[in-house]
Amino acid sequence: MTDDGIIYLDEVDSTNSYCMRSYEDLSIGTIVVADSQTAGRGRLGRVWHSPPGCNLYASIILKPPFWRLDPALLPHIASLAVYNMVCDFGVENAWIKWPNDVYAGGRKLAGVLTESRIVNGAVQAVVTGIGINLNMPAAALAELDKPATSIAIEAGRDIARDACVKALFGYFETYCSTCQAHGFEQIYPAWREASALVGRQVSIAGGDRTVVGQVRDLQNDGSILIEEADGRRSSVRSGDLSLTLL
Ligand code: BT5
Repeated sequence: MTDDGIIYLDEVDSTNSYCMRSYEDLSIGTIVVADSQTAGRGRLGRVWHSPPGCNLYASIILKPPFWRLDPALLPHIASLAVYNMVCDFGVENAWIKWPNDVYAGGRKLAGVLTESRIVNGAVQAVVTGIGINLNMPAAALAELDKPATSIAIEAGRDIARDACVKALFGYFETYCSTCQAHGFEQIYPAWREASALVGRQVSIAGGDRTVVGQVRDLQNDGSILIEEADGRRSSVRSGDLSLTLL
């Protein structure tokens, strides 16, 4: 079923996988929404729990030319869109956990997975997938391996998925247009503010080493600046990295 460039599916393996497979047939900006995913994915092959009838699972496809939009910034753009949407729907303690999560207090509310379809070394499409817990029951949340929450629990009311989809991608598309025209710098202050990490002690694992230290800043290229105990400063670009608050 299609409505305003949105494809609604009852069940799919993964909305990201759907877009990655069908990239040639999907026009720029197509959004794929599923009621449930049988193989919802996080980063590095981790599972994204995607039961039916309670959450938002959606992906949007972008294709070249990206102009001034660096695809590496899409997780940050998407996180800011999620952050603003969940605030609008009544979550009061939301924050962006660099590089790709949105939390409410100490519990995970949403995650972003950006993947590129590359053919013969050229990027053909970039897919940004977003999973947000809307009305997932507390008992189901308690079964996850890490603390998690839903907008309904945080806001104290049931949440209509399709209104969330419209609000979420409204923000996402506005931010993409802004970044295309003026660069990420235009939305950077809002993203930095929502990230709420400056001054916190963190450990960032991934790549060839783990960086432990205090967050000195989030920078306008999407990277995080860490000061280690010996005073050394490292600028870490996002990617498949995990940040832990210490
Ligand atoms: C993410 O990965 O947080 C990215 C999640 C992206 C999901 C969307 S849904 C639409 C689209 N289609 C897909 O197949 N994926 C995208 P990561 O940072 O690797 O976090 C994964 C971890 O989050 C898991 O290992 C669990 O600890 C936790 N987790 C899994 N399901 C969760 C849920 N529903 N709510 C909160 N936490 C969850």
